[in-house]
Amino acid sequence: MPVWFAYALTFIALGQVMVSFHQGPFDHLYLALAEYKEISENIEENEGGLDKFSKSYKTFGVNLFVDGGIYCKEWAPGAEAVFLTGDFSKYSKIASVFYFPECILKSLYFVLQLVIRNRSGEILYRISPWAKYVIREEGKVNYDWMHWEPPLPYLSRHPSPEKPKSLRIYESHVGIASPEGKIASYKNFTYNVLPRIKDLGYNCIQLMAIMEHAYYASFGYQITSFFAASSRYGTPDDLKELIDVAHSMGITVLLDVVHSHASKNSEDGLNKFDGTDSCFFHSGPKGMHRLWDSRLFDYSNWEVLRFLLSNLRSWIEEYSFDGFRFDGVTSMIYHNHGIGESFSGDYHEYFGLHVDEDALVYLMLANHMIKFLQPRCLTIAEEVSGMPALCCPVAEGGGGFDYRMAMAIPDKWIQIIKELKDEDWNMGNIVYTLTNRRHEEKYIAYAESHDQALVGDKTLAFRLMDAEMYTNMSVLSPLTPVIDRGIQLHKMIRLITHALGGEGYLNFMGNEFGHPEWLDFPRKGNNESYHYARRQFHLADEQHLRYRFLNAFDRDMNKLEERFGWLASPPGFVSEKHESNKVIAFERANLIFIFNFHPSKSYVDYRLGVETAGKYPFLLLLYLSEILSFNRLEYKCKLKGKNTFLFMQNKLTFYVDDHFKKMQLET
Ligand SMILES: *[C@@H]1O[C@H](CO)[C@@H](O)[C@H](O)[C@H]1NC(C)=O
Ligand SMILES: *[C@@H]1O[C@H](CO)[C@@H](O)[C@H](O)[C@H]1NC(C)=O
Ligand SMILES: *[C@@H]1O[C@H](CO)[C@@H](O)[C@H](O)[C@H]1NC(C)=O
Ligand SMILES: CC(=O)N[C@H]1CO[C@H](CO)[C@@H](O)[C@@H]1O
Repeated sequence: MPVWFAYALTFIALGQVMVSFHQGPFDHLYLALAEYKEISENIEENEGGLDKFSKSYKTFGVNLFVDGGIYCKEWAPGAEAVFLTGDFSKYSKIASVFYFPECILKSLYFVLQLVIRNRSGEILYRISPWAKYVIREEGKVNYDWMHWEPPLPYLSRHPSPEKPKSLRIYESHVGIASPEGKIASYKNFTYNVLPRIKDLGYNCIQLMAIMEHAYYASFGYQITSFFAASSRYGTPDDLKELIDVAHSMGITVLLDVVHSHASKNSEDGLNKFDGTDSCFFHSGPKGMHRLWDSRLFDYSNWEVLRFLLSNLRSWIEEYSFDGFRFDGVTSMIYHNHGIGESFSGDYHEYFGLHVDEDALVYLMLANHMIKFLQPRCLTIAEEVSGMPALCCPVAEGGGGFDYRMAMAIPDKWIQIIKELKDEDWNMGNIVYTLTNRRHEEKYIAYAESHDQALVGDKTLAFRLMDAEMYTNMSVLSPLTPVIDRGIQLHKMIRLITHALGGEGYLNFMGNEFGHPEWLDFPRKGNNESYHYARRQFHLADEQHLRYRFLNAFDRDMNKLEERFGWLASPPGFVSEKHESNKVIAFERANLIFIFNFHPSKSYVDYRLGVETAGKYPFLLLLYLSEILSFNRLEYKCKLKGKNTFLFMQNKLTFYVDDHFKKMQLET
């Protein structure tokens, strides 16, 4: 049967919804909530509700309908005329656009292009903002928009896992996820990397650089096609398979979503889509991020809301993502994008006219919609200022996120390692950084993320061990003081961050085994080299290299958490932060953690107070010794009712004295 073809091009120029309030510094939450309610009501009235509104990805752009017709719909308020062209019209310009040879339509794979005539009569070629698949042919500069409709699309077989109580996130980038100096594929990730992640005890992956970005070296943060899964790693079906296989392993999959800004490309990006400099963005300087050199969305615009909300929904419904890590939330919610700001915690810094209410309301709508659609979904805010209530429910005027990134922690570790001698580490300051969080809001703790791995910065392992990583990591050569200290501190920093720093934990791929060197994507400045755009997983598998100890530690740490669930427990109770002894001790989830950060001192009969009074006879912590591979862990003791978890640079021994309700440390 011939494919019946319908051609419908709709221009939408709905009135922009503008709500503005005069506000005092502390009315902010109330006003954001009022604006949120007003916009929700408007959506209800004009669009038949958020559910229908956010389904627009099924009608905008080019879509195949059940009647076999292909429909096209775009919002281009600044255009004088919009046309569709492509393979089927042999790219003859505007006049023949309406001629569609049947043979091409039947193929289900064809190249499309929008032709926009702007008000000065200029003819511009564009990719639909709603394009679901874009590819770049070898040697070409720009992407092409492909209609991709496989006859037998991938069907997911595994249900999504339950929302995890303890979130242990493996931050991943598909393209670099192999030791080869080239772009790895979705399939490589599915079959080579997912099993590693599962084995390491992570229950969540956060996928970076999925939304299509023409510039690979942007690390996925300069998005050109918001609805398209990057084709440089494979087809949309390959990504669906990746997620399905992750689900089969009980792994939750989050998308690192970039709604804070957009690439300034216009031929294959969103910029100047309708020929004007506004459309999806603010016009003029307000629409440019001066550090990122990219475009900024106008969150007060009705069609921008439709676009972004539908975008989130399409990732959930088309690909089965289980939630999002929202990138650049600080940049979204402040008019100055947080550039050059430091936040001390004074409430005036968070509320007032410098806050972008429109962006806050967008985030509230997004979080409400995501959880309404899929209660299993979770969201994380990358937010550095500490905006209060961002992780409180929308109904209470909060931002509606589940978690925020504890961004002060990695900065603190870097500062300590860079600036302080071991004798000068401040225990009180470490504890403060790891425990300073907003009551009732959940944090993802991390010692380092992709940020520290990028060229120009340094990972913890590289800061600690540097050049010796090239020469002294073999077990066949003697353990040098630098490697010894580096390995111990790398483990201790990870564990104390994991156990005390938050309600979730995150690691960037490769850092579980102290990946050496840095990440650098091919770009002009490095002769387009892929040499540093890879992860050398084989280092962790080599029996003769000490990376495997770091790797095994990561697995044990996660498995231990899985067993005792400290991330899902109330924050730790710190019983000791001793400056001259350099000892930190705390209790969480019925475990006692004891860290000795002293570079040279060991302790015998160390006394510690414990939170709960009672008898604490010795018991052997044998099972810990079985599952833990710390080389300096004293795992010989167990306190009744408490599993004691000791970790140290140097030896620390303890025993319990029940008269004083104190615990002492013994070999
Ligand atoms: C039409 O597009 C051209 C090329 O981008 C631009 O120089 C011109 O200002 C646009 N005209 C209007 C009215 O936006
Ligand atoms: C990805 O997998 C393919 C086929 O399994 C293999 O040929 C290729 O070398 C792998 N590439 C990387 C970068 O691992
Ligand atoms: C890039 O290649 C050129 C010519 O081969 C060489 O002179 C230059 O040093 C290289 N730059 C880098 C960063 O490797
Ligand atoms: C024991 C050992 O192999 N030590 C080596 C560590 O690395 C330095 C160079 O960085 C060598 O000089 C040492 O011989």
